[in-house]
Amino acid sequence: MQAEISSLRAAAENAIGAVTDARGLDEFRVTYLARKGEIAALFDRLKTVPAQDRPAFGKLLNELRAAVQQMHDGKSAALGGTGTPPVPALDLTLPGRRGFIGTKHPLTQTLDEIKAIFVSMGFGVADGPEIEDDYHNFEALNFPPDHPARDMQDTFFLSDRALLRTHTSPVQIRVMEEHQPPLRVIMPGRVYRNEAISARSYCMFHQVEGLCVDKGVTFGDLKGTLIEFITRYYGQGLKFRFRPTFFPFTEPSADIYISCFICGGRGCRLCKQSGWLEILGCGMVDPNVFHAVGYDPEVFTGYAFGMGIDRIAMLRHGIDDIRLFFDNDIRFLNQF
Ligand code: 2NM
Repeated sequence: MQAEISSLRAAAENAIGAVTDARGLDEFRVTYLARKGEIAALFDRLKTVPAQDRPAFGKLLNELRAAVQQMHDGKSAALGGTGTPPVPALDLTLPGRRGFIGTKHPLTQTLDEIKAIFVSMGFGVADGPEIEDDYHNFEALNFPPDHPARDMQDTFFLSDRALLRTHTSPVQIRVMEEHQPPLRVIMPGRVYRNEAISARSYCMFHQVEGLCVDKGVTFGDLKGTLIEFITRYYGQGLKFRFRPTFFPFTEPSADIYISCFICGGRGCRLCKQSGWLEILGCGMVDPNVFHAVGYDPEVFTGYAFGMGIDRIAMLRHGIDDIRLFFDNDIRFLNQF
């Protein structure tokens, strides 16, 4: 054993003298110092040495290892390296990254469900420009010249003539300009209002409006169609409230409420203790709108309606801040 220790030391001294680069140094380390190297092999053989000789040989082996390590470190310093082998640029043993599968945005999901219901009831889907003119956004919709919505306060004007549409109704005007009745269409899309941004309102949001025009269309058709839609979207067993209101483009007009699906009408935070949730505006198209698009109101009648998609998605999922839809925070979006 003594002889082997001496000859290994001599061999190592020889070998370190021949090392000229990092690669050679690493081979030296593997031959002598690694877990399966020559010195480790001698340590293994300690078991076979008589017990009373083991401490002495153990001491010699430790000295050998320290000496060889010193040769290695000395050479490493001389070569200007750190002594560690070059790291491969690509570690093929690392586990792979999991594929990332996205989901549809909650607003898109809501819109898809609403569209599917109306399409199944025979409605087509139309879209139009988000940059509009005063005529299509206001005038043809029977907004008087001094209506507050026309104010700079409420509408984003891009120039004297161009503005960001404040509702999707101008698309309905464009559809009626291009098509004769009978007509059954919905128009989903983004709309813009110059409002103070808060948890409840944002400068951009989404609407679906709908329009049905034919001979003999009545308020009964409006009620039947919208109650069918609401029942299919929100579920059976709700109570409805049609409450008279005013829109420039419809007469008569109504806001539709459903009994609160959280508290069943007893009053809670969602319905602000009223027991009712406002979900839709609707009405019979004003004859002035028909005049504007060249339909004869003595021949045709129609109903129209509109709803805010953001609000519906918020009610549906219990979301209390509209801005979450537009932050694109993956921690929020991942939940849908
Ligand atoms: C609403 C509520 C009630 C509406 C009316 C028209 C048109 F072009 F036919 F006159 N478009 N949209 C309408 C009616 C929209 O949104 C709350």
